[in-house]
Formats: sequence, structure tokens, C-alpha cells
Amino acid sequence: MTLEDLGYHEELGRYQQMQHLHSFEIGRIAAEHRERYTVLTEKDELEAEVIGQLRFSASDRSDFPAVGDWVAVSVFNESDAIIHAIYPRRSILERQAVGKFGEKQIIAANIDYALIIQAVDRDFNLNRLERYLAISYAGNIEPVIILSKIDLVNKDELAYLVNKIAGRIRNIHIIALSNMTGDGLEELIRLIQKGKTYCFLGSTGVGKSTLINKLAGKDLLRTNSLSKSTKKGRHVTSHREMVVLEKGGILVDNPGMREIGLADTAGGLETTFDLITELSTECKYSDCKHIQEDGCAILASVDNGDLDRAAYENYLKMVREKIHFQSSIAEKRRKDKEIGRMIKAFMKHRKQNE
Ligand SMILES: Nc1nc2c(ncn2[C@@H]2O[C@H](COP(=O)(O)OP(=O)(O)OP(=O)(O)O)[C@@H](O)[C@H]2O)c(=O)[nH]1
Ligand SMILES: [Mg+2]
Ligand SMILES: [Zn+2]
Repeated sequence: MTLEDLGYHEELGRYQQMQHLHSFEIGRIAAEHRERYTVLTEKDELEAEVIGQLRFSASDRSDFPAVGDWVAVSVFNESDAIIHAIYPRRSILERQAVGKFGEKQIIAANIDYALIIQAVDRDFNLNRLERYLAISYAGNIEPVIILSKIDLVNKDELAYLVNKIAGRIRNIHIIALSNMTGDGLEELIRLIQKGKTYCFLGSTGVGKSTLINKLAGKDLLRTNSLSKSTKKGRHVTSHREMVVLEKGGILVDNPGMREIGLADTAGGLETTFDLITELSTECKYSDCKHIQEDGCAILASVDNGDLDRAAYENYLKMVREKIHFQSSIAEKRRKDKEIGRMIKAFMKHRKQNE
């Protein structure tokens, strides 16, 4: 495997020089299992841990490597390694950490395309699609919508669903496919380029791992159909994992996601709801919240049917969530500072009494 197969680009070389990282090998994080990482280099697949220094200076999870990260490693015992540094990230796909107040979780780093997969069955949900779009745009990542399991519906039912998406979400590539019949697979294969990284997102059971196995042409990943012992409805994929295609292209499989809480969404909502963004420039007041103000162009468009009411409501919900997250972060920082001050005072006191 060459570094180019792994998605290497020139900025990495420049950074390596600037930071004097030549004495280390460069590799990409392919999987994470509880603070141990699989790192792919030009020659090897390594099992790695982060160096203590990096661990101690980390202020939160995002200072640790994530799947997709480029890292500087030193190798020992042939296949063990220490991660010394993380290269700057070109893009970050992140969400609110589930159940952790004011924290973010990196889903994957250095992603070019987010392949957002929804099955045509009960999984289909436009509000959730918009959530995935928001985190993709916020991370500077191009989203593509994949409607999976189209073997379960007829042509008319499929057209109805595609229209529903198109009626609410503009400027988006939609690929409808079936892993069973192979319909639509060619269209996805045409999208996949050598050296580019594709992150598969979606609920559990929509067929992410099955699709990656199809694209790879072999059963690399465990899927529901292969594990008879797994009960229906249980998550099959348990951790993120990168697969490098022989034909080129890097795919990242994910466990099914239930919650896609918005974290930092700079630009994410504005791009996802581009119609609302456009309309907001026509509101009478420049600080319009679009809830009940006079002369609100957005409310007027909802009333006359130009703007989908459900999209508008989803937008408001996500704006509130974003504001809430930002205030949780501020609160968390305040608390961390307080704890920092307490530790400092304690150390000082201890020194004085030595
Ligand atoms: N009818 C139909 N079933 C499919 C298709 N693709 C996958 N399946 C089935 O859906 C189930 C789930 O597939 P997986 O690939 O494991 O789903 P996943 O998205 O990776 O699920 P998690 O790993 O739990 O997130 C399996 O039983 C597959 O056989 C499809 O195109 N059509
Ligand atoms: Mg899976
Ligand atoms: Zn308004």
C-alpha cells in the first residue's frame, strides 16, 4: 500500500518538515479500541498507543487521535508503535458526546465525503437526514444521501421517497441502491476516487457494513446476516474501522448512531437550511428570531407554503440545541477553570508546608 492509497497529501509533508517529524513514520488511524489504535503505514499495520506526554497535555477527547487522523509514530517490536503527534485535521466530523455534558465526540477526521445512509423502511426520516447534513457541512465535508434496501419497495414508492427528500433538501446527490439486487451500486462506485475518504453514517441495520463489503468485493466486516448469534435490533458494528479498497478509495464504517446531537455547527445549519438562510436576509429586523416577529420573511414563507413547515420546525429545534450546547460548553469551561484554580491553590499550600 502506498501513502497515496491512504489519502496522503502534500500539506502533511510540509507540516512534517516544519515540526521536525522526519524521524517518525507517518501513518493513518484505521481503528480505535479503548485508547489502543490500529495505524496503517506504507509498510505495516501497527498496534499503537499515544505517548504519555500527549495524554497529559490533552484537555479533552479531541486532543486524542480519531479514526482517519494522520499521526507520527515510532515503531518497536516490528508491529507495536507509539503515537507522538497528530497532524492537523483537514476536516472533522463530530457530534455531541452521548450522555456527556458539554463534550464533543469526533466521529472521524480527514473525511472528504459523508455517505448518509437511510433505509427505505421505517428508518426513513427527513429530520434526521437534516441533522446528518448539518454535522457534515459544519465539518467541511460533502454529504451524499444513500437510500438503501430499495429492493423492499416498488418503483412508485421509491419515487415518492426521493421526491420527499428533494422537496425539502436542495442541491444534494441522492443514490438509491440495494445490496441485495446490486441496483444503484454502480452509481456509488463511480463516486469513489482513489485517495479520498468516505465516512458511512446511519442508524443500526441500514446496511452500512454490507455495503462496504460489497464495494470491497469481500466480507471484511461483520454484518448482521453473518452473525447468527446477534439478536435482531442489536448493533452489529461495535467500533469505527477504515477499509482501503484495492481499486482506490478509503471507507470508514461506523456503528449505528441513535443520537446526532449538534456540537459546533459553524455554517452547518446555514448550509443545510439554505432556503431559510436566504429568506432571513429579507426579514424586517436584522436580529429576527423567526418565531413571531412582524415582517419575518421565513414565517411568511411557511404560511404561504413556499417553505416546508416541518423543515422550519426542525431548523428551530436545531438552533435551540446549538445554543444550549454552546452554553453547556461555557459552563463546563467555567467549572474546569475553577477546578484548575483549586489545584493550584492546593499545590501552593503543599509547597509552603514542605
Ligand atoms: N432487504 C435488504 N436487506 C439488506 C440490504 N443491505 C443489508 N441488508 C440487511 O440488513 C441487515 C443489517 O445489515 P448491516 O450491514 O449489518 O447493517 P449496519 O448498517 O452495518 O448495522 P450496524 O453495524 O448495527 O450499524 C442485515 O441483515 C443485512 O443482510 C439491502 O439492500 N436490502
Ligand atoms: Mg455495521
Ligand atoms: Zn425572520
